[in-house]
Amino acid sequence: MRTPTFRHWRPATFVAAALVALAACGRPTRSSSASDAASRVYVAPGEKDEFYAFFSGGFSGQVSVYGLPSGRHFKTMKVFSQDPETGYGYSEQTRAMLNTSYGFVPWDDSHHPELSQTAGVPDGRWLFINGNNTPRIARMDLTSMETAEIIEIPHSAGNHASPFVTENTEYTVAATRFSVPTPQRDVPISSYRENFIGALTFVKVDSSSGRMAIAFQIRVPGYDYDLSSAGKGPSHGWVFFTSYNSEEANTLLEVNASQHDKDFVAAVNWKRAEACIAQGKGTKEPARYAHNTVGADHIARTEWGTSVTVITPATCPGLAYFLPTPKSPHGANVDPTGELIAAGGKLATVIPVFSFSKMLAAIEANAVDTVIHGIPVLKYESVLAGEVPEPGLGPLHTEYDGQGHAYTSMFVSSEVVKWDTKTFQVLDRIPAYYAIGHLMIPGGDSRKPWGKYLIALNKITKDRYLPTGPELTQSAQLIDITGERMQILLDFPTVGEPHYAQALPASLIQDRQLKVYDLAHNTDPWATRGEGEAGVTRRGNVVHVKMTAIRSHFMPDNIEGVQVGDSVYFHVTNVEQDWDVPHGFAVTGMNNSELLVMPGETRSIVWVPTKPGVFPFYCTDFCSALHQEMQGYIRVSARGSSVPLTANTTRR
Ligand code: RUQ
Ligand code: CUA
Repeated sequence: MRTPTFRHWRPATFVAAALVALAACGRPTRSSSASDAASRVYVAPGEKDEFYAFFSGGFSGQVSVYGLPSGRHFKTMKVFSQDPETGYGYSEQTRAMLNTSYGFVPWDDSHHPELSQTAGVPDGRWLFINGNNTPRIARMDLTSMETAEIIEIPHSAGNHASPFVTENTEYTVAATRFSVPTPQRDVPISSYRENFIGALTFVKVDSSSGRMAIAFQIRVPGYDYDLSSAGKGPSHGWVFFTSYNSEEANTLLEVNASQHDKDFVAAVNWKRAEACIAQGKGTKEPARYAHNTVGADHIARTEWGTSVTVITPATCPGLAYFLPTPKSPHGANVDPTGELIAAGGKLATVIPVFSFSKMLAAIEANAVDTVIHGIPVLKYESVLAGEVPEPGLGPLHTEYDGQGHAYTSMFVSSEVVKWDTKTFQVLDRIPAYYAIGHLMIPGGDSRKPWGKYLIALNKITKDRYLPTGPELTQSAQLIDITGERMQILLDFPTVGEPHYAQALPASLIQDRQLKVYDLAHNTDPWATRGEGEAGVTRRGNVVHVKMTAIRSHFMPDNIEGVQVGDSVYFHVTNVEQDWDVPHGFAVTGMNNSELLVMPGETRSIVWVPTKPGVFPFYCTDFCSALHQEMQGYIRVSARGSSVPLTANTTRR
């Protein structure tokens, strides 16, 4: 870069510069040099990023892993969607992950990644994400970056306010976005008010294994429950859920659910729920839901839940309170101190900020307007810490930097607004391109934000990138929040619509990454631990091929005696024990997916040949200099043929 020297300065430039300096007087300036921004996101070749960031894949159903500040995409974690690139959701070992009470559901709409926390701080153990369409919560293991478990949430529809965790990951929560007849049954939609019910679900997380179990559901009025945030510190033991449609409309919600001046934030005391259940106030109700877990053998299996414990606010006083909240609230976000709860009313003109201590005092003083289905509605003024005046239009979500600042996304005016958590005054605002939804600061929803960067997760990109036909990329923006004024550093595309994201310092998990699966501990019943175990067997129309993969051959590599219409199971074990040496496997005409097999792992896939011939199979991952030689043939004969079943397992 050329530095301007003094002789380039003309009087006019000088005056202009002076004016800029004057205008900026008393107001911190935003540095705007592109090269300055570039140098702050530049991670030199071979260098590593400072943060891992986990972005929801939205309607892709997956989670993407990025590095910050570079915005480089490292991996897509397979969660709710079948992935033919790896065989996730196709292979025999992974198919069960996508079982639900609706059958096999190979897709979802994932919105909110949430890191597990210990003492209110992300601990790098697990990542949770919600399935919004078919209500589910998934748990990913952050040492393998693979999905370890998916639990279905019964009595729910649209699990949006999820899977936010309590301070020590005691619970991950779920809630019904669309109230539905509970239990599900055939009723007129016009009977909404009588038959449609909401459910807030608390899913217990085992502190050592991470295993989830539905602990209880709270039956609530038939509103739409939207987002949630757990208390911390003084407010530990509480979870705050936003709701809209307190009108209980069931048609044209954009008008009919915007009638009331205020909807509610539901403050739920889960310790109280535990106490009431311990006193026998819960009822067991039938419910069928899938619970899919990956076992120690690295195989997913489904267990079926048969009932849930249900509790109602009317039978458990002190369980839930409603905080009136202006105009169709969306996010409700507890600050790092645990005292403030900022709510975003999509149509509101202020950001209402509730005070937890005032809420307790209001409960104590019985400052109640009315009671709805056993839930006292506290007086708005009695629970209010303050209102952020004139923040912009369409406040949605708030994150915190841990230094007394809050940052709220403004959807309609498309900007991030920074405000002071003591004075509630707006300190700065910066445009987001365009229509920002969530925003995220690493640890920004925890007790210990790493308040260096903020990510704007935008709904629309319009003219920001090279156009790609009618479907444009989704996008995030990296904003530096270390100065008094925010500064945009980088735009980067994301996979699917990025709703929310989470991030933590790379140092928390980078050294704990699994490199290979231990072959000696591979207990898959179809594992082939050495080439001597490779071979083929037939049981009726089913052929099992036990196969090894190693640089640079399959064992066996020639198979004969398969017949049209057989179900041929290829059980491929990658017997490598070196990091970064997966092998792929695919047969000509494979009509489900390939397999991508990690070192030490066994994956199985079924292939049903439809015509006679000799068909090649090969390794799809360029694994060595002789990768192109990593191939074999399978001979398919007509049904009833007398060609004997054989496999070439010789080494020369
Ligand atoms: S949403 S843009 Cu979390 Cu699904 Cu707010
Ligand atoms: Cu194995 Cu290419």
